[in-house]
Amino acid sequence: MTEVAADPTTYQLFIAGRWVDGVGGATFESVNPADTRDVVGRFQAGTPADVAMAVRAADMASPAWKATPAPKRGEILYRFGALMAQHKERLARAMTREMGKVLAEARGDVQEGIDIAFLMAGEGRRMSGDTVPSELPDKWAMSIRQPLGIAGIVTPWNFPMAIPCWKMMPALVAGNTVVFKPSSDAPLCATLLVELMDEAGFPAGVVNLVTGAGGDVGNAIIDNPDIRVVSFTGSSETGRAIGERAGRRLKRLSLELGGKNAVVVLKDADLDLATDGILWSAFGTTGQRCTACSRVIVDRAVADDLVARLEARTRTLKLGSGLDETVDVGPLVNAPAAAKVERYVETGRHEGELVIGGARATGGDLAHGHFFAPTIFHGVAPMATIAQEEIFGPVLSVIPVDGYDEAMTAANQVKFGLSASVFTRDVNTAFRAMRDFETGIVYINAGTTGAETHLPFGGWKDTGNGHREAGHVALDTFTEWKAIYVDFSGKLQRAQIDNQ
Ligand code: UN1
Repeated sequence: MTEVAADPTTYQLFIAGRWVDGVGGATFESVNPADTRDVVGRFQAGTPADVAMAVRAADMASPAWKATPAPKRGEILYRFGALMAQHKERLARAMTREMGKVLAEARGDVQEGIDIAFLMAGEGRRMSGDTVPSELPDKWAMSIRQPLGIAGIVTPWNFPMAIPCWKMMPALVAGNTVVFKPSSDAPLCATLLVELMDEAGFPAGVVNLVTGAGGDVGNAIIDNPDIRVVSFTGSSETGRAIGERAGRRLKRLSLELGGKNAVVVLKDADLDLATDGILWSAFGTTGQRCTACSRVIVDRAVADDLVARLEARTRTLKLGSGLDETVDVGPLVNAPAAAKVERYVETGRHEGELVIGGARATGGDLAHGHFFAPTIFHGVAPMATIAQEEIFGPVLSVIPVDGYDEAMTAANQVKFGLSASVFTRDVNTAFRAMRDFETGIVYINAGTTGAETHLPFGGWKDTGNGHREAGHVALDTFTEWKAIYVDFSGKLQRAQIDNQ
């Protein structure tokens, strides 16, 4: 079933265009969550000294990279996107083996990386600012974007290729150099990406990879005064801690954190379509997406009908290694993730009626992986713990309500605000929902996942700190604005002064 290597490869850090061992000499293992006997590779446990070297390399590469015309930087991004496309299958298989998502989804993850590489390559020829009239005659006014310098990129394991690309592509095309610290649950994915970045022709020092623990490598990145911007995706808890640390240094910080995303099903909804949308967004990626649906807020009139459909379809989902193309739901990423899901499910037993699932799945081939049966609770109150906190696993709470207003109140009554969806056939209701959801992403008659890379990605409230990834607005995180006034009148003109 799995491709068990007798002697796993030891991978290195990438600093100043060379693959090197970490100075500390320690390594850690990345294992296959579908079968933990399968060691995917050994990786350098980076230290603050490695980060310091990576920052020096990024700093030395910075002047030449900044001076490279943005369209030329974009050409390297195009080459990188093309290489990802050429190696898509190999990358996807490595991803499934390392972090568990099923192959079809792993291919989608690689595709998101390709999409953002091509989108941002095009930004090399736009990188738009404004050209506007001046208040004064014979004067020109415009604004341009310039790079910040060095960007620290700290990424999670759940989209181990897409998210690093969402962050690195805009950072690089804008002229920043990068120090990249991936999750310790997906260091192989990061290594494969950086190998292709090297092959694509990013000059030495423009991209540097330091694997290792958040407490060592991540904190060293955030504390380093030469890193001007940090982009982080991960848990709210870690995001808050990073925010405090970065705030002390007035460092620009883009945080992409948790979600508690709702699908609202109104009584005029197409229930078959709603069932499809809910299942895909609740149990796809084993519920381990920031955008995953973990709440279904349904009109009481159709609640039992919907739950019966969800239960019947959930029963048919096949668990297993994502490398098996017939599998629907892969494992959770690691043992602490499985233990966390188990704790929430225990809480859920007191907060709703268990419809299906509720336990780890350990039979047969699943014995050596972190599998958890897709779980549904019915009759959950909007403020119940399992309806409020991010579980990051295959656990769905069904919350019955009466009508649109109650549904919308429940949908917005959480601290997060990433994505939301409504199923309705009434166009007026659909438009009200587009206006009323307090989320950064809204879907009509679709699940809560599947954001495309050319629109802004991010959330309201505790989901982040106001930045957006993807879309052309991603450049805002990685550039400084410069406003430029050119006076060609030949005399002193004073803005805002009466009686010139
Ligand atoms: C995430 O879970 O952090 O919209 C990213 C989606 C994907 C990206 C999810 N395109 O579900």
